[in-house]
Amino acid sequence: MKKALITGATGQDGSYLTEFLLSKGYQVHGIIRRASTFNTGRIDHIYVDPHSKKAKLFLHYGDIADAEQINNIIFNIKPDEVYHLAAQSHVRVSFDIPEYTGNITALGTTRILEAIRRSGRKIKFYQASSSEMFGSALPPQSETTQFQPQSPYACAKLYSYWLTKNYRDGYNMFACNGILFNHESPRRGETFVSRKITRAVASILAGKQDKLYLGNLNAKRDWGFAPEYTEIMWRILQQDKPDDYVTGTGESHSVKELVEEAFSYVGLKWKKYVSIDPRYFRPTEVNNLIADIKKAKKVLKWHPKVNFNDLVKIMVDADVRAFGLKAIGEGDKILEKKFPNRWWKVD
Ligand code: NAP
Ligand code: G4F
Repeated sequence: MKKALITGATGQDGSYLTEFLLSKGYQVHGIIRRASTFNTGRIDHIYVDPHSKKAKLFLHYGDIADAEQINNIIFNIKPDEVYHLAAQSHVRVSFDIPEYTGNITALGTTRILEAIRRSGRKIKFYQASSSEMFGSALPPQSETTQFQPQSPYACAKLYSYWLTKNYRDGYNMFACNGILFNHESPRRGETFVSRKITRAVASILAGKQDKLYLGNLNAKRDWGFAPEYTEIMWRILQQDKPDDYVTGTGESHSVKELVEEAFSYVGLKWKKYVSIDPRYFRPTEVNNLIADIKKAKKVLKWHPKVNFNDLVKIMVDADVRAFGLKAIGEGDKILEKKFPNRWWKVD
């Protein structure tokens, strides 16, 4: 049985990846942070008491700021594969806490790579790199596009990107970057724009909210569906040689289009509810991201199935249900049709 270690197992991607690897027969170890409230909501449905013989998922307290504990975990578990997803992952917040973002999102990767190197074991490593690293580089962006980062978060991710390449070249490690474009789902954190919008739509329908404050409506992103993107992390580590891959849908849409699509899906007029609050503007913005996924299609045989309109419907349906209302249901039908053998729990 292969063993995988996931940092950030409680996050959006970590939770899907955990489900995916369990479905592939892996023993999965996740690092979680100690918090005064429960932070395991996204993985509670797959957790089995470790005393049970059926247990295949094991959680370990740790923090990516704590090299000693990272070393201990890697030394004790001896994983075959490490998926490094833990990060301060919010771009806007990285302008407020740039030093912390550097410590976690950049130096955290040094701590993991060093622990793997010092273990002396052949451990495959996946780094959660980001399309945010392309910044103001003109679209479409591919593996060969020059990076022009526009935030402390993007600079921190770029550090980790280069360190991953450096450990691959310098120490002959199987270390890879997945340069993933924005991917969303019903498990997306509530302050990222997609989820903020779909949740607000549901909350307005439920009569609990009458205003939605947003920032820049003109920014464009290449938005895909998170479960499909976590599967590609695994594929990247199953190749014969370590390499870096861009993953996205190849389509981009503005925040305004996302707003229009989400409100109109449930029959609401968005202009009645949406206002602009400059608090959500960023000192430097990334205007347009579009993935060039030729390499992933050719080498990894990867084709995304969920498009922008599908994604919005899937997310609005889930949020409407979470507010105790009956969903329109088109999103559910898309999931049934496109993923008859899906390995994740539909939220
Ligand atoms: P997310 O939902 O914000 O999850 C981040 C995870 O990191 C959470 O489990 C969080 O723990 C954990 N974490 C944060 N700080 C930590 C620390 N100091 N020590 C240990 N764990 C810590 O992010 P995501 O959307 O799943 O993204 C996963 C990774 O891919 C991130 O590195 C992100 O930057 C990158 N990425 C994401 C996208 C995207 O569109 N989603 C695109 C490209 C790259 P808590 O649950 O306790 O907060
Ligand atoms: O949803 P966002 O916060 O995602 P952003 O900044 O693109 O970052 C996400 O994707 C990256 C991949 O490219 C990841 F690496 C990163 O970890 C994260 O998952 O913002 C998307 C766009 C931005 O242009 C922002 O200015 O939406 C715009 N926006 C407009 N109003 C807003 C809002 N963003 C947020 N979060 N909140 C708003 O009210």
